[in-house]
Amino acid sequence: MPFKERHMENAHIADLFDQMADLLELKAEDPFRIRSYRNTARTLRDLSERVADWVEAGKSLADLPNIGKSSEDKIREILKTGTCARLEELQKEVPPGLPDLLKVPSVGPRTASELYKKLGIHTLAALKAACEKHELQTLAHMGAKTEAKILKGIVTLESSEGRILLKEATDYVESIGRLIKTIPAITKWEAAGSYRRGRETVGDLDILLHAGDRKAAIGALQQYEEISETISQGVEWLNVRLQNGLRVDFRFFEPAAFGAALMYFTGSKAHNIALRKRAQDNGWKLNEYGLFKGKKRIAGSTEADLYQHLNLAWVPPELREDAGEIAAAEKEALPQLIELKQIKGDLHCHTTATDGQNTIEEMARAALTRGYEYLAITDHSQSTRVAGGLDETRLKKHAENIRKIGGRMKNIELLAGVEVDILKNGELDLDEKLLADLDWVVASIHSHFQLSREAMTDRLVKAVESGVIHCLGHPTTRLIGQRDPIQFDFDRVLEACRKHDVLMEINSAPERMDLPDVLCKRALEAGVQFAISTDAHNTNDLDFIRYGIIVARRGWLTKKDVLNTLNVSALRKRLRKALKAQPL
Ligand code: DGT
Ligand code: CA
Ligand code: CA
Ligand code: ZN
Repeated sequence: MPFKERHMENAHIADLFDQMADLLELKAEDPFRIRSYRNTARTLRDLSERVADWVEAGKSLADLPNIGKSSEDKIREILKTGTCARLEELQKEVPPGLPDLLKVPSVGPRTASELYKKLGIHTLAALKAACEKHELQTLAHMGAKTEAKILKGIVTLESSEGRILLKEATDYVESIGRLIKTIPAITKWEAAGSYRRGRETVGDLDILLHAGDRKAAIGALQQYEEISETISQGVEWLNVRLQNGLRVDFRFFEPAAFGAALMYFTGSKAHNIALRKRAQDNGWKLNEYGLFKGKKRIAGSTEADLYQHLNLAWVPPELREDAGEIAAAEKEALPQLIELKQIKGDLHCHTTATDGQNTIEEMARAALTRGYEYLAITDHSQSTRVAGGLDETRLKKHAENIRKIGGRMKNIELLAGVEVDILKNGELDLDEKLLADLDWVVASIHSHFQLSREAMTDRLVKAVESGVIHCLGHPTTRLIGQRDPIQFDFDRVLEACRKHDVLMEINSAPERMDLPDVLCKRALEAGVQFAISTDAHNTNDLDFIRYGIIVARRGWLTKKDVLNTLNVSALRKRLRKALKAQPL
């Protein structure tokens, strides 16, 4: 495949930097260099614009956080050649497969090197087999417990293997969309499947197209630079694999069937089966080409038409999981799902005071350009040391600063807040009087993820009962594909939240999406309210809000369920009330 720099995706470049960092780690090289590659990878992944476009436009990369001269040179090299000399060099110095071991949560570079040197293990399959045969225990510092943990890590990894985060899938759909725009033969297209339903991870992309000249369209699609191989190709389809392993299935349909194809390939499978049964109950047949009465197609060109013929309201894709949406569509009782444009401000972000990359003022200006009326600045508290968390003296000063800058700025209000750690015993990491003086307090767990279910529940309930917090931050603490959620009695925590008027956060960071959608729905049914926040660590991250909105929609939330749809004066009023809320 000829290589064209223009079309290379940020995620792809980021993967190469992560690979270099992994290889350096395995060779136990300079930690500073390793961190710099990791930061570059993260910055690239978080960007909402393509760095390839920047370079093409002749823009400098110096304004990007965390990207130094040497990384910039490598990015340019990668964009020009598709790879970089340093990476190829490193790959020759480390056994193939060994970097894969680092994907297992509890295996670090030192363990991986030891596994290779002492047991000759350099693939995941070999590591799994060795765990099952209890061979790891023969190593000096390795006990049965560690071995079991590694095995569990491999199993978690296998279950997420091959799926990518929604954010990454979105970047690829958008880049395919840009390509399609340049192909005159294609007159209509949609991305269906789990991507359209907004699932937090995506297994493969299902792209539907209409083209006058299919052959020309397929030929042009094959020029997509991210393709690594063509899996199969026919008159009506093209299946390919991308460089990052993602499979993309392109399928062609006529306009008369396009709505039926969109409905079928959007799924979910369970939703489809329920619809098909409904059609059958009427003596009709429903498939990806239309709704048929005998041989006659009675609907098929649009989804709206199909749902109408089935006597249902049109169901938003995020709800198509056969979780009650069909009954609701029958009764015209579907929720009016929340939309991005209803969000009036962001309630969780970090600044240079702790581990953020931009100042208070820069974050505030970025919020303003997104049309927000307010922004809560919520830096870390003291026990999150790696992030340079704030002690009481520093937080007081920081809050004054936030208020001063907020007072100076027009058209945006800043809320002086904090993301306070919930300590192991459920106490908060800062003095409660100080917390009560702040405008907005998010409380989160950042340590001791392994407590018993009972102790974890008590810990969360105690924080909620403190009376000084507004919101539980990233409530399950999971990192998709990397860290399992903490275990606790969700209903008990919901009950406490409802009683003390504490909100659940929907953290929009792509690797968190926490609360997860299914739990959102449960929290909603328990009468708890939500804040949709980004947890931004730089100005670009504020764009993650779109992923939080998708989670909320999958959780059946409407405008009134989400605090930060309020305008600034209503929010102020609501917060004063919340702080006064007393235990019943
Ligand atoms: P993924 O790719 O694993 O993230 O999830 P989906 O939902 O995109 O699943 P995929 O790509 O296997 O198939 C796309 C859609 O096609 C799926 O959501 C529903 C429809 N579909 C696939 N297989 C079947 C089937 O056996 N029966 C029915 N009724 N629909 C199917
Ligand atoms: Ca799919
Ligand atoms: Ca598929
Ligand atoms: Zn946090």
